[in-house]
This record gives sequence, C-alpha cells and structure tokens, in this order.
Amino acid sequence: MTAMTKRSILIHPDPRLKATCNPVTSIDKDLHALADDMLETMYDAPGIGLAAPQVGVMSRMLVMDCIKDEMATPEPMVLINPRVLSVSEEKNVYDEGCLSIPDQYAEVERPASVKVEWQGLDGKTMQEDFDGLWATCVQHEIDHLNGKLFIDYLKPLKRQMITRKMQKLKRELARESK
Ligand code: K1U
Ligand code: ZN
Repeated sequence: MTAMTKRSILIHPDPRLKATCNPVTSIDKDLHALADDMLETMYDAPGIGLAAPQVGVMSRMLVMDCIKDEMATPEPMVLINPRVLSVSEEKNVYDEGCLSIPDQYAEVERPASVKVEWQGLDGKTMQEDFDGLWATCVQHEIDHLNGKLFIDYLKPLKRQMITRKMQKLKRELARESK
C-alpha cells in the first residue's frame, strides 16, 4: 500500500466544479490510491463527503462518512459510478455546507431518502437505501459529479453574494501564497 496524501480542494468558482464528470472505466491501483487520498483529505478537512472533481479529478467517484461522533467507529464509503435509482416523495431540509465553498451554509430541500446503485473498489455492483444525513450527503456528492453545487438551489441573489465572497477569498489566498 502506498502512503495516503492529502490533496488540495478546489474553491468555487472553478470551471472543474461546473463540469460533468466521466464514468470510471477501470478500477486500477491509481483509482484505489485516489480513493485513499480522498478519504484522508475529507477526514482532515474535516468533512462528511468529498467528490473527485473537488480535488480536480474529473471521474465519477465520491467518498463519504456521515458518522459525526469522533468516538464512534468510522464508516468510510467509496462510491464509483453512483446512480440514483429512486427518490422518496418525502423531503428533508438540511443546512448544507461544502468544502469547495468554505464557511458558507444554506438550507437545501432534497428527497428524504434515495436508492443508489454504484460499484465498489472491488468492482462489485452495490445498492443501498440512504436516509437522514447519508441521503443528503450522497445527493450533494452526486450533484458534484454533475457539475452542480448546493448554491445552485438558492435564489440568484444569495448565490451571487456567496460567489463574490469566494472570489474575494481566492484573491486573498493567491496573495498569501506569493
Ligand atoms: O462535498 C463537500 O463539499 C463536503 C460537504 C458534504 C455535505 C455537508 C453537508 C450536507 C451535505 C453534504 C461537507 O462535508 S461540509 C462540512 C461538514 O458538513 C461537516 C464538517 C465537520 C463535521 C461535520 C460536518
Ligand atoms: Zn460540496
């Protein structure tokens, strides 16, 4: 096993966060290394999910672990080529955040539960019904694979305000790194 590396997370606005990702066609050692790096990056952030485009890789893979209690056993998940098969009529509102839009939170309404199919790192096809925070998180991450951010659900004025704050943050970070 190679060492896990923390990768840098892209900050909105970035064209890679608006693009549709490509299906994974080969589950090889590079993909295993990417999954390890993404989990390391997510836990370090800290976050409960991370999608490949957030680290600049335009492939349909995401990781998540919605166990927030630091004392509880972690439940890392790696989903390759995830596909939503069905959604509940019941909705749920959650105050969402995004590691690509630091320190900004807003309420987003989504289906309360979803049935998702994906491939695991062993290539096997899996299916599971997600609810609660897991349902919110898996939908947020699949959105990333389709170039959609949680701010795209907000009113244009609120979205513009957040985007301007992020542009300012990126200018400041660029100045600091000189
Ligand atoms: O995709 C991402 O940017 C990660 C994002 C996932 C997410 C959060 C909330 C609702 C839906 C999806 C995050 O992890 S933001 C950080 C966060 O929510 C968190 C951080 C530490 C402890 C608990 C939660
Ligand atoms: Zn996000």
